[in-house]
Amino acid sequence: MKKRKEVILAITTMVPLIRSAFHWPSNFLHNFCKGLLLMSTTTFRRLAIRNSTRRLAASLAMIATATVAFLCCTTAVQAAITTYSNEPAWQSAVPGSTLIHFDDLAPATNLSNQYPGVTFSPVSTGIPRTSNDVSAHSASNLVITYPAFNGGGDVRIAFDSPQGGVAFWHLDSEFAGNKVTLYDAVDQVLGTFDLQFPHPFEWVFLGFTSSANDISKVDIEINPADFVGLDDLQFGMVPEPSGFALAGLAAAIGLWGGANRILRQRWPATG
Ligand SMILES: [Ca+2]
Ligand SMILES: [Ca+2]
Repeated sequence: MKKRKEVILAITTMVPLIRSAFHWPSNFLHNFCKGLLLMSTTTFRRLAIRNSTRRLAASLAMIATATVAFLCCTTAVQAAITTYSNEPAWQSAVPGSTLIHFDDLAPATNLSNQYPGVTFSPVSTGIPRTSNDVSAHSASNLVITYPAFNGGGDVRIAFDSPQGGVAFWHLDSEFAGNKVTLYDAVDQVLGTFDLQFPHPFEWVFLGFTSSANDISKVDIEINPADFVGLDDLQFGMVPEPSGFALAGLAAAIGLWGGANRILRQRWPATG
């Protein structure tokens, strides 16, 4: 009976751990510490049956250790969206990013899947297309939502695989209501942001990073009263795991392992 319980415990701990390894590091570290907590709680229940105050105290200390490690790791790797208004700062956070400048396509090309790894589409209105009708940020082409210059429209940028960072330049954001929404792979909103305004006729940089490398889709919706152009889309992965997350994981393993060893040496399981 005891062995069967241990097998069930091992499976319930390992399954989410293996599944979450595909979404390293946030879910993995989160579930790893959850596993420690689960095992500590099971030890506590086992010892509680034996009604030993000292054992219970030691086991409670172990649960507290695992809880602290869990909270530390969760905090360390929790998905956090950071915004950037400075291109070099964003690029240093997302080294080796991909740049799409749109200048290799003919003007007035409707955008869809011309570039590897990314698909462009409307969110609900307008058609994202290249244009050389106004000054681009790089070379001759920028992206507009067609029909141009009437204001409004929107652009959806969907990535084949989740990204850690995405950035672009935007032109002529004059009014409130130009909104960017970031989504993860299951369409959960990671954050919403307004384009800076008023910047008539100006190109402005806007970048985002997600510490969990989970940006799968970006919707850019334009105020119907405003024309906004886009150029120089950039995206890539944020290096991970961070030193803080790794330190948190090492501390979690060390603290929990130490507490567990002391507990087993002093009060070995007998049945
Ligand atoms: Ca360009
Ligand atoms: Ca405008």
